[in-house]
Amino acid sequence: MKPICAKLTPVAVVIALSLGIGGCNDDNNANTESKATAESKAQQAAGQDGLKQQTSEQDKLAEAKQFISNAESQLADLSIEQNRAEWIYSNFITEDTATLAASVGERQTALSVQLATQAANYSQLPLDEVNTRKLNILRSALVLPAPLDPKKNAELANISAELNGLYGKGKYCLADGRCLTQPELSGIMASSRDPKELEEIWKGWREIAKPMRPLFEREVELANEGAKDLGYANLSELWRSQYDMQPDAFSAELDRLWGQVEPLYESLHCYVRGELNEKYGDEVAPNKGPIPAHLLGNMWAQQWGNVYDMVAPQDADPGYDVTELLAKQGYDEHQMVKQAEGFFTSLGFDALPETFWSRSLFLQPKDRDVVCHASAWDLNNLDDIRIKMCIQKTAEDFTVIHHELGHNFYQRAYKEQPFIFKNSANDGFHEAIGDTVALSITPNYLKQIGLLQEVPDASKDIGLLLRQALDKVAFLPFGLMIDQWRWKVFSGEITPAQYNQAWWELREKYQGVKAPIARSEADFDPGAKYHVPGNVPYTRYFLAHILQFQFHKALCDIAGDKGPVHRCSIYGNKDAGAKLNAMLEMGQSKPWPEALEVVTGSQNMDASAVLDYFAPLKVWLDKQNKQANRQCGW
Ligand code: X8Z
Ligand code: ZN
Repeated sequence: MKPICAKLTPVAVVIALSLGIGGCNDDNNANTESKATAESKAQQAAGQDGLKQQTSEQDKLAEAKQFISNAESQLADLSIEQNRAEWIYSNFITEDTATLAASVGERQTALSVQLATQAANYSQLPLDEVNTRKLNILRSALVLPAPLDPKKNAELANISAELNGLYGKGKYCLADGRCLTQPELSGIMASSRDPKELEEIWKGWREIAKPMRPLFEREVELANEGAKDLGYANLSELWRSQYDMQPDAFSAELDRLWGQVEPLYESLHCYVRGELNEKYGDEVAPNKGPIPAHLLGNMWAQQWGNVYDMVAPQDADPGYDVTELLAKQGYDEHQMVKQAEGFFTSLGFDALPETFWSRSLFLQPKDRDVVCHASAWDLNNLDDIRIKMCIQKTAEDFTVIHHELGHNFYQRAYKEQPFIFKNSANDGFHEAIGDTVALSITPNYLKQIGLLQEVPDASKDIGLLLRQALDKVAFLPFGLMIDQWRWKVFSGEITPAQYNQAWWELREKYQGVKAPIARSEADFDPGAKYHVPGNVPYTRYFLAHILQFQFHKALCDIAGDKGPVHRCSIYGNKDAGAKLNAMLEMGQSKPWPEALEVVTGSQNMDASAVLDYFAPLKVWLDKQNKQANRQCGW
């Protein structure tokens, strides 16, 4: 790579000439100089100083632009190599692939840190809007910054790969000798109603996280040092600096959004706790205090849709279950993905490329370790898009497939943007697109695609809404608490000696759930959640769970749907699709409020759309809780 200044010189010269700098001011008659001439000379000299200053500013501006352009092409080139190394590693976890992935990761981090450091030198310049934005992104878009010391960078890259590997390879072996992977264990958490079995699986999976603790502690130490090198107080401040606003203002924004939905969550929590108490009894599921986390149908108690059958309203059940419908029609994993693609093409998006089908991973391989946690990839920053997922033939995974394809269609929509803008408006947007589409998987839609025979009438809406709330509303405090914990860990407010205890304090505070068995600092329960060893920021999912309701409502309006928003499906509506595409195409080129405005007409994130969607359910829940004389809260 040529040094930046070598390319800069000609540009600086051109600017200087166009400003008339460098001409001679030859005055031979110095003795006859009048006062006026002297003054004018003085002015000229001052003017020249000004011009010199201008010149150096112009030089600086040109240098900055050249720097940004070089940075962009270096990052783009390396990203392709890194994507390939990571893809191979997560599809084939071995010592060798871990080493290769760590080695590219190390180079990528070194480059990003170097560029972020240099970018700071240009931050005061009056650059144009596009370059100012690119520069800001270059400075703040790191999630795992390494210290400048190459040894520490290498150490961090190895830790990061090792943590990922520990999660990906994680298994729990049952008494009968069968060793199960995370999706297999999650299957039991979803379907078993035996508290002892649930407790065993819950506890067993968390064993995989114990060895992560020292690695995670060191990872935090190193990345904090990296964040400080870049001028941030700690990694928390860096993570919170990626939202086109001050980090503390962003935290306040989250509190505001959570405040909007908290009463709805409390009503749901109260109802579910009461129903579980009736099914399991006081011993297993007390009707006061936090809910034991193993009873909610999910390994992390983050989405509760799998216990819908335990809490379904007696006379308002829609009477169908998508898992069963898929089985009845004999859907396999490939057909599930095809069907999800069909939704996007119905909106006017182009079909997925042939390479998507030949290169994606849909099935858990029997003969090797892979990272099963679902993900979407764009290998060449253009059209080599893929998903990687160990699909289970369930309603839950049918939704996750839509989620993943949302990433892929977003990636393809912004492919014409310059590399630095090839991203979503903020990370919550990326997580919200597929979910927005999945909100349109209504009974009507299921009938249209031949999965459902008869659409339940409006008297069954409470059942539909409850099923949706168990996933979407129950998720909100979980989506928030993970990074509340991590940000405190990064800032030092939570010390390593308090990792697990603080985790459960926050789980209780936000979610009102508790561990089913005693936990101690010998455990590292945060590590049993993919995004902690994977170092993936989590607030994005909280934002997505607000944004998707805003998008859904706005797109239903565009589609001219006049019915209740929970029955609206934008399937087949090209106007809604075009509007969505207009936002996706922008990538990260504008501050997120401007992207939000394209679809919703508003620049603000607002949970009113969530409250409106669930308004009939809230009334119903409160009535049920009152009738059963339940004491809500924990
Ligand atoms: O991690 C994911 C996606 C991949 S970005 C499958 N999600 C979060 C999770 O599983 O914890 C989607 C919802 C929340
Ligand atoms: Zn996602």
